[in-house]
Amino acid sequence: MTAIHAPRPARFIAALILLLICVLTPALAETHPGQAELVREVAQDTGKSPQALNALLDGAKMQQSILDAMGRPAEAKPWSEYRAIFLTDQRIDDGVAFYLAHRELLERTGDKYGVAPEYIVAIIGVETSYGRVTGKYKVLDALVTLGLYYPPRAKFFREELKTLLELPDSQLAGPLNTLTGSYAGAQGWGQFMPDSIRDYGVDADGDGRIDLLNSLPDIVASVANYFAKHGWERGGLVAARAQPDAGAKPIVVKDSTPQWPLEQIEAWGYGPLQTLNPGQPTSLQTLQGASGPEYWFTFQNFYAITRYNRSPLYAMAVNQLAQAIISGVHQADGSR
Ligand SMILES: [Ca+2]
Repeated sequence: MTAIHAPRPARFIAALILLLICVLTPALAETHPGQAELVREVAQDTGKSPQALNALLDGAKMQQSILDAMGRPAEAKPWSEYRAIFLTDQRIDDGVAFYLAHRELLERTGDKYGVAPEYIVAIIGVETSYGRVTGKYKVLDALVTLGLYYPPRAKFFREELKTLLELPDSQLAGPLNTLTGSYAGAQGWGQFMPDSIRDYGVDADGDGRIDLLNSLPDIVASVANYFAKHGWERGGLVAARAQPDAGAKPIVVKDSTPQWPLEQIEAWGYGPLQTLNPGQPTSLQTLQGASGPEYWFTFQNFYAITRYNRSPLYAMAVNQLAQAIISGVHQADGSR
């Protein structure tokens, strides 16, 4: 008996193994788990070449440091500590300087979208210190890591990865595999996720490209448009301090949807410190301040900020930074 003349069962098994290898090879050849299916979906939706998509994904790396960063969000801190991170003198002064330097653009864009310009500045200030810290992670690495290697949020991030791969070149600040951003894959001065670039990005300077990294008109208009599309009310309040009575009813809210008329929350024992419209739709936030709980009436525009980031701490930081900036701008106007 020789190897060349193997008995029939052995030849059958060899053929079966060969067949299995052929069937399984595409899956085994994936650089990342789920890559083949993702490429199939993107190619089907956009007509982009599977070879080009695979080349992009083959070049992406799973980054352990991104998985580690997901475990320590700033939003887990109490308000007093969170506030101290974002409401620094430096960030306020830089925001005033930024406002004054780009005032015409900011006020014209704010007026067009019905959004107070100091809130556009505050978003850019909180997200990236006015464009200085836009993130050092490769966006593709970040979204591959979180979309394909992070089960707790894989559904969300895989969708963002798919959207990134589907964005036309005219909505990218540069070649896709060179883009950098946060560990969560957010890009540009306003830290837009791919679905936000697609849905709310604006080409305001008219060069045919949405460039949220290099075009200030595009950046400012995109943030304003994001707020406008999420229900920002022109001239509306964001939040106002509330003072609880001794017997105030504890209120727990699942989000900051303004779900009661203000007078209802007053009837539960929370008084305003300024004159407010009693019929105005309102919610109530309790934040852990340095010297005990702080109570805040919050309105539709506060809710609109939470569409940018769900945390009420985030929305309050943006609110207070915006207020500090516009106050500094008015001071600068007064001292001229
Ligand atoms: Ca543009």
